[in-house]
Amino acid sequence: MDMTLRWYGKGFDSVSLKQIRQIPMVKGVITTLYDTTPGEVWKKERIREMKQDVEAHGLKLSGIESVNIHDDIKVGLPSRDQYIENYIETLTRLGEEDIHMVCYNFMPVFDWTRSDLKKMLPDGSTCLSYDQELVDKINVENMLSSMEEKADGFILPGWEPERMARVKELFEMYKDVDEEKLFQNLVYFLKAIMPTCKKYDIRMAIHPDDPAWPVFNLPRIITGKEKIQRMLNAVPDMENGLTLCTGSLGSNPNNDIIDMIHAFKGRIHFAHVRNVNHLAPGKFDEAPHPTELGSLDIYGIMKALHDTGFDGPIRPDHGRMIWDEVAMPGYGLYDRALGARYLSGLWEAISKK
Ligand SMILES: [Mn+2]
Repeated sequence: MDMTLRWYGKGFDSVSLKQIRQIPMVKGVITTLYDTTPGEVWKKERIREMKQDVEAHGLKLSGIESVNIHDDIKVGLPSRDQYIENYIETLTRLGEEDIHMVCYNFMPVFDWTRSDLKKMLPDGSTCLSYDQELVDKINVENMLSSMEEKADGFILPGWEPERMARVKELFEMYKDVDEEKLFQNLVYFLKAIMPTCKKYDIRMAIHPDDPAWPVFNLPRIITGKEKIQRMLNAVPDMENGLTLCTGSLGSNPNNDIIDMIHAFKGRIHFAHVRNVNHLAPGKFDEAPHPTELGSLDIYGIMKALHDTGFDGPIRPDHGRMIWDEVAMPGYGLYDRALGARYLSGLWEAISKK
């Protein structure tokens, strides 16, 4: 287990590498070249620079989140082969820089979705929240402005304005893409990149869909045990793996995360651990990390990761905004630092049993 924090890079993140380095037990960061666009080949010099910057601060670059997938790959257009070639070239360059874990998602049009980025909790902190009833009332074309409103000027990952300006066009692109087609397009992509992943020992970790059900009638294929198992079986190479995001999978109370950790042993390459509070069907708040404060058994999750020999990077996923911090929603320093301390403490206790 390699405790890390996500970092968006200089100029994008309000949190500094110096601050991250001072969180006890956090040894690495998960980062990305945030200003690249899906489909482009990452420049060698920029990858090297990013890595050197992280290492100069006494931290390890533990993996990339994310190298985003071009829509033509997800839709399955003839142009996908060129974009897959580009992706392979980026993976090669990451491998040459000794980077071995890449997180990505395969969600059409929208990445994660929330109905509120600043829901006030009784203690005065704010959290990200989701309410299907509210989302159903939002016109998709206004979705960006409703997200931007409470983002405090930060660019949200997966919600880049230039992408959202094309939202109508994107919906049009995906109109004939059903769940099966999306799944087959994912398999096509994975089979194409596996030889490179093997050559450089790069573990691909697909992020579950968030929330774990279809939103705006768009297909979702990484939502629960059966679908994830199907994806892992379709491309059985161990390099084809999963990001176990407890908050995304845990948005659906029917998902048994501890059972999934055991079922996917050896194929979980990255873990995002956070808690959620189930309020009603289709309605949840993101909660502080401790088990007692949400609906998920975080102790049980950490124990299952420990007992199945999980050895990849882990990070406390989103935190609340506390102590008047102003940061990218979900990605402030303070609550995530508390989360890292809690998770490290659990791990120590579990390891000594
Ligand atoms: Mn996550």
